[in-house]
Amino acid sequence: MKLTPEIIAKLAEHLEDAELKAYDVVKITDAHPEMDWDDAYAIQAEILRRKLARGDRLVGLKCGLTSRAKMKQMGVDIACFGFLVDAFSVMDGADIKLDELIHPKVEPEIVFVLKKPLKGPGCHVGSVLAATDFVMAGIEVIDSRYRDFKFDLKSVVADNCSSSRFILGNQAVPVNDVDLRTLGVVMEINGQAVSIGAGAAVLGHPAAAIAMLANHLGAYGEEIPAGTMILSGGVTEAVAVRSRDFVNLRIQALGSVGARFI
Ligand code: 0L1
Ligand code: MG
Repeated sequence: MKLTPEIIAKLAEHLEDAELKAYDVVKITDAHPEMDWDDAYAIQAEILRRKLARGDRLVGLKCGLTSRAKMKQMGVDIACFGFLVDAFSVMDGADIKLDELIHPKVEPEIVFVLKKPLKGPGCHVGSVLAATDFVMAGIEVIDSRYRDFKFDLKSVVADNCSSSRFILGNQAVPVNDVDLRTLGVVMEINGQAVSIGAGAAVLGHPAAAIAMLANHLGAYGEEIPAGTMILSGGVTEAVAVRSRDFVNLRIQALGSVGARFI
């Protein structure tokens, strides 16, 4: 690690303030070019620690940048991982207040819920499927704290991978009942299809993203506990939303989920 605990704590406060007060900042590597991957994940962990100390609850994990479309959109070539707390959760069909956000974008996600713990290294699609209880449709609202979504990947990791809000569908489908690679995905805004894809867009199989997360955590000696809900990553590129937009996502066999931005 290259940053001191004091700088890590200061950067976590800086990024979390931007999130909670909805203003943008420049990427933190501008002032700290020496920051390494462990520093970036330590800043993210410090943001989680601050939230838990304030009474938020950890409710899930997320994989980001797991599809070619997303990697191309953001000009990066590796995935990232973040956390989800209850304050990010929005009920299906509910309103999302735009004045609490900076420049939100929405993306379609296949969501996993585990029935058994997963611990890397060595996790693969098969181990993930064996550990999965059910899958669901979900919309992730990302809202990078960085001006104009201009960042490098270490800055993004520190910023909890742009996590902001998520909406889960209400159909829980046993993972063995579906072929996640071939599920069709259609995201609409105000009735117009804005992105279309299939599950295989996420690393060839969305379970591969969960395996990657388990292997990433395994390198830190951590496991994903049974019962964890995990977003496997945007199937398509993310789409910006504006006031009064109603976003609806349909995933074949997993049902639909939506929210309105006000
Ligand atoms: O969930 C995601 O794929 C977000 C990754 C972070 C980069 C971004 O803000 O697009
Ligand atoms: Mg996402």
